Amino acid sequence: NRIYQSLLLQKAKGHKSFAVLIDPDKVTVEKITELTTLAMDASVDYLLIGGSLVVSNHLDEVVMQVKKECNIPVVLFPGSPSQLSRHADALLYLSLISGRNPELLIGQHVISAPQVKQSGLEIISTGYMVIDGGAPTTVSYISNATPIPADKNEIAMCTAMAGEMLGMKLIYMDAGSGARRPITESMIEHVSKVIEVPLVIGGGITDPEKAYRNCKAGADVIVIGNAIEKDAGLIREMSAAIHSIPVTSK
Ligand code: 1GP
Repeated sequence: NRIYQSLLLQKAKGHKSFAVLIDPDKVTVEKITELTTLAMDASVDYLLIGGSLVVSNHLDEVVMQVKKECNIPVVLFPGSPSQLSRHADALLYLSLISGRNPELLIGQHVISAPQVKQSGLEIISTGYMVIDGGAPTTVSYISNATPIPADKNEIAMCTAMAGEMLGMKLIYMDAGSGARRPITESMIEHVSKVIEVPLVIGGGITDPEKAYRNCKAGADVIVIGNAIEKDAGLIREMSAAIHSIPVTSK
C-alpha cells in the first residue's frame, strides 16, 4: 500500500497535496500530454482519473498514456464499478457514507468485489461524502442520495467520524464537480479536527486562494478538475498555492 503510506507520511509532515482530476470523457491524446507535462513541471502529487459518468470506453488507454508520460501516481476515482484499470497505481474504493442509498454504500461493492480484487490495484477504502454545492451536480443526481447541507458542520463531523471508526482510510468531501459553492472552510476545519485519517477536499474550487485557505483549514489533499479543464495553466498557480504551506514535521 505504497500510495496510502505516502498519504499518511505527507499528512504527518503537514505536506499538503494537490491532485488533478482527469475525466476520461473530456480529454484527447494531445490534452493528456499537455496536462502531464504541466503536472510534472508543477510537482502535482497525484493524478485522479475518473468521473461520474464515463460514457466513452477508453479509461484503460487514458491511464496507460498518463503512466507512460509521467511518474505521478495515478489513482482511480470511479463513478461506477465498471471504471477499473489495472494500469493505475491505486483505487479509491468509495462508499457514499453521506447518502442512504444502499447500492452506493455496499451493493455495488458486492457485485464488483471479485473484479476489484483481481485487478491487483492498491485499494484505499474511502468514506465519500457529498456536500451540497449549491446546484445539482452529476454526482448528486446519479447517486440518488441527498447531499449533506453545506452549513451542517455537525452532520459532516459525525459522518466522517463514523466512517473512520468503520475503518475507512480516507475521508473525501466533495461538493460535486463544477459545484457553484465549494465546501466551506468552516466545515473543513470542523471535520479535520475530529478525524485522524487524511481528508480530501474537492468540488468547485476555481481559485488558488480558496485552495490555500482549504489547506489552512485542515484539508490534506485538494482535488481540482473543472477549473483545470477550462484553463490547464492554472495547474502551476494551484500547485504553488497548495505547496506554499510550510511543512512542519510533527
Ligand atoms: C469532483 O472533487 C472533484 O468530484 C473535483 O471537482 O471538477 O469542480 O474541480 P471540480
